[in-house]
Amino acid sequence: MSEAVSYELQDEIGVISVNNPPVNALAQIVREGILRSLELAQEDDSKAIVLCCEGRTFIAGADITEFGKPPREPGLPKVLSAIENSSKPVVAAIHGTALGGGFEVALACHYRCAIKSAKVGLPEVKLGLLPGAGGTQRVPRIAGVKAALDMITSGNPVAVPKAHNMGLIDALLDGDDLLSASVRYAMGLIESGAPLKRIRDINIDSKELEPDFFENARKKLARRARGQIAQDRIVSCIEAAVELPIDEGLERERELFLELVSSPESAAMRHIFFAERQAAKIKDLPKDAALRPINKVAVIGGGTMGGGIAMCFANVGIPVVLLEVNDEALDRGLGIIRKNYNITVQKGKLPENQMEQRISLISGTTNYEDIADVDMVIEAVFENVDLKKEIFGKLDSVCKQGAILATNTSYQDVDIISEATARPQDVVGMHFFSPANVMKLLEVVRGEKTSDDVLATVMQIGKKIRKVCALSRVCYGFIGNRMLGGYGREAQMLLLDGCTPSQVDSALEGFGMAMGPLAMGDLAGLDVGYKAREARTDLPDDPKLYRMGTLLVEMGRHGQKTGSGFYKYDPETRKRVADPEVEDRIIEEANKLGIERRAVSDDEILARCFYPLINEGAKILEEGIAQRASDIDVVYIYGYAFPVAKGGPMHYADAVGLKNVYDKICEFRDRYGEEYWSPAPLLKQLAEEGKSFAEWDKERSGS
Ligand code: T1G
Repeated sequence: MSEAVSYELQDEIGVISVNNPPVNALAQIVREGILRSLELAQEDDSKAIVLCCEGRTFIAGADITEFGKPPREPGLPKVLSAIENSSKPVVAAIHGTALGGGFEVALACHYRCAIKSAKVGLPEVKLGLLPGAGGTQRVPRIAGVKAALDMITSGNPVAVPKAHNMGLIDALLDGDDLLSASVRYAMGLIESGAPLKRIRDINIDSKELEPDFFENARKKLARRARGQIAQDRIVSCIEAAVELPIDEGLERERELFLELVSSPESAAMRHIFFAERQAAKIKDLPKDAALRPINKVAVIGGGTMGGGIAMCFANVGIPVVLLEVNDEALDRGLGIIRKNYNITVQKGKLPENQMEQRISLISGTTNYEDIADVDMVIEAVFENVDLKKEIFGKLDSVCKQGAILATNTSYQDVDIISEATARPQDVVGMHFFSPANVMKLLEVVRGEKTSDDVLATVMQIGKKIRKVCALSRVCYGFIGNRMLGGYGREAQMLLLDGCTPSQVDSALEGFGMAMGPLAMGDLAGLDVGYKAREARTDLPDDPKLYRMGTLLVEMGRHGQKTGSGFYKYDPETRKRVADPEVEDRIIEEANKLGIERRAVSDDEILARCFYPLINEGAKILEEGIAQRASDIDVVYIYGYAFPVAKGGPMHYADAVGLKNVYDKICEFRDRYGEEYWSPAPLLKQLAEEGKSFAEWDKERSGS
């Protein structure tokens, strides 16, 4: 065995117990321990073997930290073969989440039993991988081809009762003592003379498949997973399961797994897996920072953001009081919430009774006295700093001591807002992204005086409401919006240089962005950016700057909401259509500005739009606004739909090479001026040292 795996005889049952916190990942010591235990069990008096885990979960997968390193024996296939070829029945006893290689271990067992609260799944696709230890060959054999394809290409966990109905689990166990129940179940198998049931011996019934089933599956999946390749390879594996004997199917699966595990897409997605978890950790915060209990929340402002934020808390069972200035606004706000829930119910994503239960957790008031007892307040009113200061003054006088006072501002100075109270240590930024009940990113903004336990509590409650949190210090736009400035600026500059809106957006959508910046501007409303620019005093006085965005607003073309912006929009389908009038106007404006338009390559479009992001990200790091480059990647993946298969702007910069990025920025500086293209000192330094952002992070994480 090994220190991570123990083996002991309990009556006639050999019990293999894995103990590799925190999630019993299949590290080399675990694989070795299971193999050794199986060898012992073949020789002793046991009549059956139970494989279980200590701690909070059954094996949650291969050890992702081992990928990208030289493989170490024994490999997982060898362990699974030993399980499957055991002379005695091996029973997997599942609790928590049996995922990835963990569930594949269970599938190699002869029987699987589980407690009802457990889940099973094959989430490899979320790491740009595929189940590389038989999952694509065994699941179709017991759950059918279509169910297998859905389960493996979605990567979503399946609750055990449903998995039992699918044939993936043989027995549901009652009671809390999993080990005793699973030992009893194993004894039952022996007494009933149950055979050594091996999934590999089941033939797949593919009669129900229409002729071009796999081709159609590939086309549908390609539309859904921008820039990702794992889905296509999963289809090939399941096709092999239908067409080949299992050993050849396993070989095909292994071949495609090895292709994926060495792909840049998977490296990017594994980077984000760990980056997301790192981002939730605040470097200088003591690990045992006390948490304030959050049992009741108030949201100030029942607009789109406030309503969405209220839903986030109701969705996890936390009562919310929505406060508005008058009954009419309050009714409108509560109406927005009900409408949003109804949409989710109509999409079949939420049962009606759950909607009513969640809505019942959201109450409304126009009276500040009614929120005196809440544990957390999130202000979500207009982006007007005076209004916010007035509200925080009221909160300071009404809310109980210890209540956390958060602002959802997207760029106002949290320190200035906190000065409106006598408790700046309780004030923090919680910047949600619209729609707040959908977007996963939560920028947590740390004021100069925000206390450690407030930060720790907000990080914890952020995870509880299923957000991905990233910490930002105070600056204009925090991390995401501050970086976005250059991205939007260059998208419009490129129009004057020679591009059409479609060319700019298509280049970026071809890279994997969900929507190009100009179409995104039309969606958000060009007047929003126009007003924000009007309020700023720090923008250069440059007639080229946001020229077309400004002109379109002045022409009344605010975007989708007025039927036209950079594009025209079909009133029925809201599909964007190129508008010759806009394209002619761009040429006219370029001529007025004396710009000689030219052909612009997609590569230049990508560099002109993404390198300002990267350059600003480097400045954000050296100013200490963000803790890590990987935090910035998390912000862009979860807040701005940057393609996860590219790993975020900083990971992408590392892939391009920081010297290449730096040299190109210098070239743009020489062509377009220092105003917009001043290379960040940190970028220059790393480029000259031949280092990456990942190395910069590592040097500062101590890991
Ligand atoms: N390998 C290594 N570390 C892991 C890990 C894994 N598989 N899963 C989690 N961790 C670490 C994580 O980084 C964090 O570390 C700590 O455990 C707690 O995780 C061959 C190839 C199981 C649902 O994709 O989905 O098997 O930050 O914060 O919220 O076909 O972890 O504390 O230092 O997420 O309670 C497939 C990934 C792998 C499952 C628990 N398996 N993990 O969630 O805790 S590929 C997965 C999860 C594979 C085979 C293929 C979740 C969880 P730290 P956490 P949680």
